[in-house]
Amino acid sequence: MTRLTILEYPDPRLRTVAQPVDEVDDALRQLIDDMLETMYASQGIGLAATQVNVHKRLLVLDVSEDQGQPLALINPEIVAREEVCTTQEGCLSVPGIFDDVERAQRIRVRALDRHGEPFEIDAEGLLAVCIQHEMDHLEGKLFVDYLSELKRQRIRKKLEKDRKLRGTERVPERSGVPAI
Ligand code: GNR
Ligand code: NI
Repeated sequence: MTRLTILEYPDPRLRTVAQPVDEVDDALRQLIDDMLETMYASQGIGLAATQVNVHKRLLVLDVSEDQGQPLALINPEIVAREEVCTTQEGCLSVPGIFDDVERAQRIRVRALDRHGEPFEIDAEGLLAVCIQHEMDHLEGKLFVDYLSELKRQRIRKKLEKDRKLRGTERVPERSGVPAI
């Protein structure tokens, strides 16, 4: 198992639109397990492949109390939506920021499971919100996009400042050449 690096706003790679998964194989199952490990280690309830810089239509989640109900959705599609709710959302790619977002309260989702078998689930409340949040990631969309431009600008500046203070400005794709 490998813990993956989570991209953080305003990293432009978070804006990539993910491609459908064409084969559910062992490599994809390994990715699912690595994403679950990364999600649990980060105390998240969901993670989209986009956030770990893999641009495939895949997401994992676990909204259970004891974090013992992992779920993986491959090529998810929302086939029905009912009612609207407002939830205070957060995002592992936008650390420390929380704000209200309106989404469908209940959804029906069709997806493939980790064996490539199609299934459908009815989701409501936090599970429904989380699936919609993760599916937005696959479209290159973040919850801060629902906020005002002013709020987004403040968030961007705060995160850039936080990142400088942490001194963890990440260099994308080091080629293994030692830095001099
Ligand atoms: O951990 C997470 N919590 C959360 C809370 C409310 C609404 C959505 C979420 S998803 C988030 C993890 C994450 O960033 N997934 O992309
Ligand atoms: Ni997120």
